[in-house]
Amino acid sequence: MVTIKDTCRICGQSNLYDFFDLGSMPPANTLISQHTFNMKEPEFPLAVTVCLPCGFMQLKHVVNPNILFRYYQYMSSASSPYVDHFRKLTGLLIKECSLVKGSLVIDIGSNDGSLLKAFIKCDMKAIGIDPAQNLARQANMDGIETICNYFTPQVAKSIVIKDGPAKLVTATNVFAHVDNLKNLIEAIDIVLDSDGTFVAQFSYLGDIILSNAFDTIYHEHLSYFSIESLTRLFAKSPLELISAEKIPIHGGSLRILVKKRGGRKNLATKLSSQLTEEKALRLHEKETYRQFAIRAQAVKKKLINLLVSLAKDKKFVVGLGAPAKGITLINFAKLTDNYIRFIVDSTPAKHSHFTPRSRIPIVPERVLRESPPDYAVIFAWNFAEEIMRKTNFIKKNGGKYIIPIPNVKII
Ligand code: DWN
Repeated sequence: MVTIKDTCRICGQSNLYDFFDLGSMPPANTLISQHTFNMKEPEFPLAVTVCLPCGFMQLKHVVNPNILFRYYQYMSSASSPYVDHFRKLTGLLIKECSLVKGSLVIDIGSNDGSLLKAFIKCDMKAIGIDPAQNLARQANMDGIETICNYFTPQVAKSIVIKDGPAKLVTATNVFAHVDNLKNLIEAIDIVLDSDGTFVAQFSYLGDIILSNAFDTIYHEHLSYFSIESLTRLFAKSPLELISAEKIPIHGGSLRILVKKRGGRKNLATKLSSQLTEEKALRLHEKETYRQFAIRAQAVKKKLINLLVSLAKDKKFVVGLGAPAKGITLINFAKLTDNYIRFIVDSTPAKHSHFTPRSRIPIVPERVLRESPPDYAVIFAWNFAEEIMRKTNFIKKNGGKYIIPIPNVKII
């Protein structure tokens, strides 16, 4: 069920700095149904460690991916700003990678096919790969060819035989979820055309540290990359890291562009300036991480104190968004429905479910209009603007928002 990872996933050394233990937790995206409400769900250790020379943070334990990903309730299409982000990303990559109509685009961890739908609208040939049976079934029903599996060298070879090599391979919030990166990079190298491009997006360690985003630490997120760590990872691989651009999505991410070594490159590498900028974050120093853990505990304490005082004053408090990060925060702070009456979420698959361990009910957005709250904690703080726009009736009713990250703020 769970294995210990006591060497750096990038360089293999075992002298790691253990600095933050969130305790034993249930997987954040494994929501509880009415049928399993009275059952005890599995919990696993959740702690992070750092390889200081690589500037790379990783979980100390690896939960069997079949527990996390074979049935998956998070759907990209439930967040309209994310769908919009995919539309813009599609246009950008078609231009940047000089794709022509019919070019093969493969999306690793394609979820419900939201990104590939945008490429299909631009006349690309698209293949998705996702291990979640519920998502792959739905995506195939929606006309997105989706292979229900993990992306392995074997799957890569079968795609090349059937469809030929890909001009573009994407992986949005997947690269950090994979334990065996060597295997993943080998599969990408197999499936990528000689002038093809691999583009991945994932949370950036620098932004996690700067924005106290400790709630993005959960079992799915095995790796937390700095740009330095990525240069080390790809230096030992058949692929070449061309750029690592900081983008705002999901509270601060990196978008990396990778090409085959020796292949034609029409993309200038911008890495040196990006690496220089990163030095200011001091990601190779223990103190950076020690302070991060202290700030995380302070945010947790401040949130608990606020919610306890609101409960004492009989205030009606709800949650907005039931993201994996929000469930991590709720369970790290040991919150229950004594403090958060219910959580509203735009994902139909999450409705009539409860948060793991804390058992807070997740309800459709319409419930909010029926009973506007005194306070609403925006757990999906990375979409706070959109969520406050959609729920502005809360303010009109005299209600207030609480944004927990980077610091507990009432607006
Ligand atoms: O890496 C991952 C990230 C990128 O996405 C995956 N491990 C799973 C998931 O993590 P997350 O659940 O923390 O991601 P989000 O995209 O921040 O989740 C947003 C949640 O908020 C979704 O459940 C949808 C919901 N939502 C909502 O209720 N109303 C979102 C919007 C925009 C809204 O208006």
